[in-house]
Amino acid sequence: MKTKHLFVAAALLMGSLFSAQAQSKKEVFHVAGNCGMCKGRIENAAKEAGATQASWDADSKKLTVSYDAASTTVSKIQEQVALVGHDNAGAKATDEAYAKLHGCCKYDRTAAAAGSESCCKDGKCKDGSCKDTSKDCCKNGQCDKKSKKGKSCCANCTKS
Ligand SMILES: [Cu+2]
Repeated sequence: MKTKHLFVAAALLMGSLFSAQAQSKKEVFHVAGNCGMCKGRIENAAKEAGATQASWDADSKKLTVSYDAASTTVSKIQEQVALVGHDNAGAKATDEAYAKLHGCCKYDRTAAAAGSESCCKDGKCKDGSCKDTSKDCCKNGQCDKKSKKGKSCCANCTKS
């Protein structure tokens, strides 16, 4: 009798785990920002892009998002966060969007760049920033043409 109850409980638990894992994804990535205003703006942008949950930490500059993989992607969320002015691991804000930020929200863009390594400058790889040119956008010292302008196309590029 006890065994049967355990079996039923285990089956129910597994069932709920599977349905939760089926679509829901969680991701953590770097988003530049300063204050509580930034937090609200970043989290709202993420939710606008389809995130079911979004939480940005001002100290670590990390945004944790949960989303339904059937309705949005991390890239979409990152593009939306950049659209409201915040550079992040997957997308860079335009100068116009950055300029619109409140004075206290104007984060240091050079420090932000350290969080999301960008080895591309004006369509060319910055000297010494890309050692492994085989698995990123940098081909022969030039950025892949498919890479969006202003976006860090060398997201997976690591200094070695
Ligand atoms: Cu702010």
